[in-house]
Amino acid sequence: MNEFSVAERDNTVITFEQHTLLQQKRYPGASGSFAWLLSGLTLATKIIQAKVRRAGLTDVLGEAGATNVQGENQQKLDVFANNVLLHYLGLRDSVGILASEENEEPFVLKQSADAKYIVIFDPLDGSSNIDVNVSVGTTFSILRRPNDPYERDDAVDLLQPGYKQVAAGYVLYGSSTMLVYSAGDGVHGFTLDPAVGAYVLSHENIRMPAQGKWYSVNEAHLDTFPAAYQAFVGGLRGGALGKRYASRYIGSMVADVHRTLLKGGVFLYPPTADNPQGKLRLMYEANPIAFLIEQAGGKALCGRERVLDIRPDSVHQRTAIVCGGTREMEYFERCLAESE
Ligand code: P6P
Repeated sequence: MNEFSVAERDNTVITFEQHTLLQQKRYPGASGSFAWLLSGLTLATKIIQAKVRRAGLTDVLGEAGATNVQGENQQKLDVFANNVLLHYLGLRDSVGILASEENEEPFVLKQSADAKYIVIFDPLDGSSNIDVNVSVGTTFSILRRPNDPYERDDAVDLLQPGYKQVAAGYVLYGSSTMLVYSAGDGVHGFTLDPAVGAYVLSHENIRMPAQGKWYSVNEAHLDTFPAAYQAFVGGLRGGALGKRYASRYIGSMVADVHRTLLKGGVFLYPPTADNPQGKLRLMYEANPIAFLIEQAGGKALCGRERVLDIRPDSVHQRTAIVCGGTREMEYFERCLAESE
């Protein structure tokens, strides 16, 4: 009988499904409904990425605006992505409410006792960049609602502050497709291996560097930022933290945040003349991002307030955000204090 030596297992891959099942073992009473929900989410993003990867071919293949072999009209990618997520998450018994950046109103799907999760998502953030082949992403936030249907109030259950998230993350459709996820026990990155069609653990326990070398902001709006934000960006440029920062801005939030998470530095979308409340959406952009950044050791603020503490009034409300490593965020708070 051959001995199966441990050494042979060094290169064993861990898929996202295995990761979530291993996490689930820590909760003996877990029913598996959360892992089942996540499998619907990952399946949807695999379908989306297959379409995103072929976006440039729509004209070549004559699909744009035409009908495909089933006689279906070719859909815009963000509408396609939205429909795929609504469909596959809607099929999961444990999903009670879905809310999307693409839909004005949320969908209350089921009131069964199992339907205890709420998923709020932006199906394809940055989709305007697809035409020029820039990375785009799906962002998602998962909340719980009372197990007892009689204790539920759908509007209240939906509008929970970000610190109540049970999990959050994004899928970045970039040079590779990567799922970055946290369920409150650190941040982990899973890269889609097209050969096996699985998200494989590639970045275990991502930790943000305490200080980076890049700031990431749309400087076209700089003169309309509040004074503290202008002083903050000017200080980073001018060497206030011991070195002159360079600028990196892709204009696709998931890509800019992903670089900040892995390499450090700061990403910000301040209040501007065009968007005095900030441009990014709280529930399905800022909250998932802030959850990940904090889980990775960084900080995410809206002015002096922690993003995750903001009490939402509406599912599509906007917020300003500054998120980054501890050194940059300490400096930002100093700029706020000095501007008062
Ligand atoms: P601006 C993309 O449209 C988006 O919603 C985010 O992905 C991105 O960070 C932001 O808007 C870019 O906005 O005003 O810099 O073009």
